[in-house]
Amino acid sequence: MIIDRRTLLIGSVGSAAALAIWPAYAAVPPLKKKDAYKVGFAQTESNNPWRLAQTASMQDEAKKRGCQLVYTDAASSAAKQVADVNSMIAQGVDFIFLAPREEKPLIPAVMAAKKAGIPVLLIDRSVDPSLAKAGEDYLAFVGSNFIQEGQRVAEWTIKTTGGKGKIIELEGTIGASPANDRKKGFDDAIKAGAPDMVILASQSGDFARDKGRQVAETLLQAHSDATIVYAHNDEMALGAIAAIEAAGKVPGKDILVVSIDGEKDAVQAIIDGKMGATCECSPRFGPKAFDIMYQYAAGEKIPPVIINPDRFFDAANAKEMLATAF
Ligand code: GYE
Repeated sequence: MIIDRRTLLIGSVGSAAALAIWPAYAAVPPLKKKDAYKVGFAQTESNNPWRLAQTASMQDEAKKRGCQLVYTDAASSAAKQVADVNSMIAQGVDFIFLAPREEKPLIPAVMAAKKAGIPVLLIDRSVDPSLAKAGEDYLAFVGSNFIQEGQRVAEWTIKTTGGKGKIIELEGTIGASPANDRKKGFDDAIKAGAPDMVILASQSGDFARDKGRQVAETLLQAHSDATIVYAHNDEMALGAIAAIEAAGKVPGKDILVVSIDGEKDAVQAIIDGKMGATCECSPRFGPKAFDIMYQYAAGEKIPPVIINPDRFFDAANAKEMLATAF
């Protein structure tokens, strides 16, 4: 089994050198019981409100628990994030919280921490399950059900439009688990539930506002018949709203915009009638992530996948929810 996964990894990322550092044992390393830990948090980037809210939540919780936090920002580079984790290992952290930017390139980081005897908790994004196993190579994944998020947005869109419309899809970062799953959840639900709807084009805007705006601009030009934009996160949706307006169209009237995250600017855009709906994906991981670490040290059994509940915002509740959005 492990050999299969190693072989797979060589095939998929081509890093034979990574093999040498891989452990040959099966279990997640144990964590000694202590009052306070030195913990690492390997963040993927800091270019949007979601990431800033997540970092603040982790920092606040570390402080509350008296833990020392070694924080790194991979600045949108999977390679830097692997180096960041290696540096945490060298600094002798007790535990690592990792938000893996992409599913495959972060496997060597997960395996290096395991080899060094440091348990890893994946927060918000996951890694390729055929290359590393929750409860075996790393402690667990905690985050949203991204397939379900895509499904919920699709179902809302079908209901609101009566199952008619031409869709432009703005995908998240290529190879990131929320991008893969939000696409699958949405596309499958549209296919199954709305035979009259069509996805005209689907392209990555890297989960970023300006990239989303640029990609939307190009796609709106190529597909002037589009009536719906589905973005894998709010930042790209807000970029798309700017592109729609620049094209002389009215968001919310000519083109329905739907997305995922539930950030304040998006909830405000719903109130303003520029956006239809957004499925929440909470970035407030701190309390739960630290709870899981302490529970693990106390010998409790940790489920391999821990799903965060998501709320859903549209015109019916946006005003009352605004204050609770990040
Ligand atoms: O939706 C997005 C962020 O990984 C779930 O990443 C997270 C996503 C979130 O950059 O805004």
